[in-house]
Amino acid sequence: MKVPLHIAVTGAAGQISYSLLFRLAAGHSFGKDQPIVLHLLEVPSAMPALEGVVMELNDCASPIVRSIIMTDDPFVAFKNIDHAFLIGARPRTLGMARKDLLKVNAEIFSTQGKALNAVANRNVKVLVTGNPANTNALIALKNAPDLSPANFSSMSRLDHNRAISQLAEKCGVLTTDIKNMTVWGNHSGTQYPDIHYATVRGQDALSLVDDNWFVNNFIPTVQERGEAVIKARGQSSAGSAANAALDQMRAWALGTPDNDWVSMGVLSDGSYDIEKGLMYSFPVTVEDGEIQIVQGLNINEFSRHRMRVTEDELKQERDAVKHLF
Ligand code: NAX
Repeated sequence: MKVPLHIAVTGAAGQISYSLLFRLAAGHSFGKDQPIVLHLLEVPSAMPALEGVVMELNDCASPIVRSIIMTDDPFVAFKNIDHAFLIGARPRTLGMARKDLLKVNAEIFSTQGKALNAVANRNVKVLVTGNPANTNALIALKNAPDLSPANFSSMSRLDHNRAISQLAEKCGVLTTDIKNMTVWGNHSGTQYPDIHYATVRGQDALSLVDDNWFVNNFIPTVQERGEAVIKARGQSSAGSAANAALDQMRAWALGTPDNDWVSMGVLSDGSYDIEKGLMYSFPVTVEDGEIQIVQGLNINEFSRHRMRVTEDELKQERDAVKHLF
């Protein structure tokens, strides 16, 4: 019998969590035979809604959910946890400047970083989805000095999956025919989805599509996909975001396949000349829970410029919240 894993989910009554929790309870990220204990965190005003979500989770009679803890206190939510999905954040409201959004969320993630530092399992894997995800992850990490920076990652998987889907559609192949997709940088409009190393059924992607499609169609479509979903649905991506969070945590927990990599936001170690200490999306592989940045890729002038633009944005975000480190 496997020992239960303790999994925290913040923003547990929100729309992404509503898509995520039921699949977690069905074993998506850790396996169908891996028991789990759910630690659900919300703000006090959302506790009644969370009670409803928990009723529904109980009504699934999941064979793997051993118990569910509900709380509005991060020090309770993060006690002895093995994995954390940090999803809860304040959304941007009409007229709110990006710097104000950064400020309110920065405070949430500095408190949560301190709580993780104090009470989480020392091997905890913390995946930050709440926006601005990269910088929120950096704030949490900086407020958890007793944990390794390798315990923190920000979500790039939605962008990565969007990029795979666009390329598969263009080439008329299955998504599983695409390997080595890469998303560099920030989870924002400056991100750089890059197909220079991608293959389609073993062939170089760039030999199958023209440069004009890559530059003027593929890149902006992936960068602006979140906006396009909001326009169509009237709400931001939730099902695909939950799916991406589950995929990213699964890759982190169970590893990446031998012939492929994924994109994750991790603390830059200076690879590819990206400033050390930024939470930047890189192509990575995972083995035994350890994330390694893929090394040795050739970066041409075009890519270098795109990688710098998104790096510069991350520097600005970091500088705006530095006082919280
Ligand atoms: P919702 O507004 O539906 O849910 C957020 C939930 O978080 C709410 O229930 C709220 O009460 C809770 N919350 C707020 N502050 C909290 C705190 N301090 N502790 C615990 N819970 C707290 O938003 P949803 O659509 O679920 O999106 C959540 C976050 O994901 C947003 O920041 C959103 O921008 C971000 N996204 C990130 C994506 C990514 O790829 N990284 C893509 C999708 C999404 O836009």
